[in-house]
Amino acid sequence: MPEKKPTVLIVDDQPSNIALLAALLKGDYRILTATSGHKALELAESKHPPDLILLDVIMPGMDGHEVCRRLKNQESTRGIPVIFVTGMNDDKDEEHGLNLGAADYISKPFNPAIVRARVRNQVNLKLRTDTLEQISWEDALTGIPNRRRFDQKLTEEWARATRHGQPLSLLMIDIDQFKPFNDHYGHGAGDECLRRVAQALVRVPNRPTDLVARYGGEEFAVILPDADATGAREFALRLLDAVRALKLKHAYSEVAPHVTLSIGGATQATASRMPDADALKKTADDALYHAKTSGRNQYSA
Ligand code: GH3
Ligand code: MG
Ligand code: MG
Ligand code: MG
Repeated sequence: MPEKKPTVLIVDDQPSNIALLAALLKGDYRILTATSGHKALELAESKHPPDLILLDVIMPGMDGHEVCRRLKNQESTRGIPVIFVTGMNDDKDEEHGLNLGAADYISKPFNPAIVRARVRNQVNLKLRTDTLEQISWEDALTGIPNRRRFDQKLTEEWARATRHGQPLSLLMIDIDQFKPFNDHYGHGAGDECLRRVAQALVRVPNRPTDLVARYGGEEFAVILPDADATGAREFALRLLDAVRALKLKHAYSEVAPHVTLSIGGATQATASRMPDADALKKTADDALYHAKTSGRNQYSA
């Protein structure tokens, strides 16, 4: 199967310059183009951002330096390498561009082979960084977001919710009677069960801002920004149903003949006024404990 080509965004106010670079790179890359700084930012912030930006410096309206500054000031675009391609080729300009966070600097008129080589090096580095970043967020067994990602997201969403006075809900999920499952069916089957449960959980339709993660062992956690207690309950009940519907045989469960979950929920709202994210987590854990002691296979909040 052919590999998907990396994407390069070429930004220049002169279409003839864009055409020159595009001709040089289109064999190896998918090419996006922009003739203004604003259009460049829009493409960089889109759902399918480029893997590299070739950026002209002198442009009417927003110049390349300003575009670079904005890209580097924004979490979602910071990781996209920028190479300035410019006719301003004294050392001071180059230093300025690199200090703004540009990965490299190419002076016009350029040598085509060198442009290709510099672009290739930066794109390769970017793709490697993306892979490492993905690995650092991913749970190795199930492929869903891991504890590290969960902790980071909870910190972010707590700050956002308190800043905007919006609710924030958290669900803690624990597979019922998983020890006997492992003991009778074996650790390999236990792992497969965790994978199936994880996939079922992430497939329950959610909002792009929600996060379903493996918290550890046979525990999962869900962050629901802007969801109140009612929304959290509805989502939790759908999760319970999704895993019940898998009908994963569990002859040694005291709850049901198949794998089930218990879920505890907590909501930070203006009325509840919890001091911090740890308190929210503690409340959800207490609710989970309540779900367990009330017979399992249920939601408690
Ligand atoms: P409860 O209904 O109270 O939650 O009972 P439980 O048996 O699920 O609770 P317990 O915490 O005693 O058991 C958790 C089990 O999960 C024990 C451990 O062997 C298993 N487990 C944790 N992580 C993994 C894993 O990565 N793979 C497998 N196969 N099993 C795991
Ligand atoms: Mg220009
Ligand atoms: Mg447990
Ligand atoms: Mg358990």
